[in-house]
Amino acid sequence: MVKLNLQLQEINDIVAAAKDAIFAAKQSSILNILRIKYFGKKGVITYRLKELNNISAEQRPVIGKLVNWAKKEITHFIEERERLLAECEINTASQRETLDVSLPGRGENIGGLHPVTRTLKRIECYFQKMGFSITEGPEIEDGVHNFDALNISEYHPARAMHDTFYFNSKLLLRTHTSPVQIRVMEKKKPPLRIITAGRVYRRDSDTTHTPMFHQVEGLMVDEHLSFTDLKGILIDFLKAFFECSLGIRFRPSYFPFTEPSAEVDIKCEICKGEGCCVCSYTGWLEVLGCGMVHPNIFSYVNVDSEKYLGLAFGMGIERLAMLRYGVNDLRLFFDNNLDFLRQFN
Ligand code: 2U9
Repeated sequence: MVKLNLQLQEINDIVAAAKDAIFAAKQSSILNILRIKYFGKKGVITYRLKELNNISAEQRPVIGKLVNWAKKEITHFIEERERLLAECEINTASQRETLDVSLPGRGENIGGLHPVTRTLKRIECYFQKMGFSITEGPEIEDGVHNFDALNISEYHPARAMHDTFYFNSKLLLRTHTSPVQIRVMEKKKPPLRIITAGRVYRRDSDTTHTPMFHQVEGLMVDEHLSFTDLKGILIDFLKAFFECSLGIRFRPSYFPFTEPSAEVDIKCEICKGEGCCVCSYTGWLEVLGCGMVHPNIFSYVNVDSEKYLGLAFGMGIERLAMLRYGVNDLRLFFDNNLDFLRQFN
């Protein structure tokens, strides 16, 4: 009986000591060591469980019950401590990673439209308000739409002027956006009022030319149109585009696709028409070309040139953007220098 009481006391002491050690553990690695101490191969509780075989049948149920109780208690203490330690770890981690909402923000870099795109959109938007619709077409064209249909025959000097990138004997990179208008007229009957904008390609590269540039072209086909309508449309456009009243002049010119043809100049704002290096000492800056659609083009697309007249105009976007924003080097538009581009945001 004395021996039994002693054993019971010992097990109670083991549980009490285990409780103290487990709740004193500050890390889960210490808990693992304690788990091995009590439940490992040579662990304190494991030993007591094995010893049950060596005690009398009379005492076995009492001591067995107590050892199993001890096992349950210690397991429960370990689990409870594990839960507490995990909670503590989360709390300290969240304290360490607190957000200082009073810190100033990093600032946002909001992107902006490229000055060429801004200029293009501005022109498109103006003509849309004037009742023109925007049309698009392929950048890879055939010689028929890029040249033949536009009254530029195979031996026409203008073919040489449009130094062309060819893929093969049939396909090329369009040298102007005019083939888009041909494609529209092949499908739609007049009256027409269209604007085409996009990239065009020419084998040309120096300080004032790039192999790819952007054009906007306009075409209006209707009965009773005149060169005066063309002049009115373009003068109003240039005043709206440059947002001031400008000196504007129409100078006779030649294009294979228009007859009569003209180039349009604005008075040089730098020298007020006196002549300076920007305007090559002429006092004027060329901004676009225009004219009345050549009857040969109408016969190509089966439009009755006795009934209908067409007015057309074309402009280079980079050139207009340079004049509007005072940019003196064309290459700046293609360098992708962020310090330059951010000025337009
Ligand atoms: C059709 C009929 C006529 C479009 C026109 C110009 C004059 C012109 C240049 C301006 C600078 C090209 O980018 S640039 O080098 N363009 O001067 N373009 S008339 O005439 C057309 C177009 C389509 C069916």
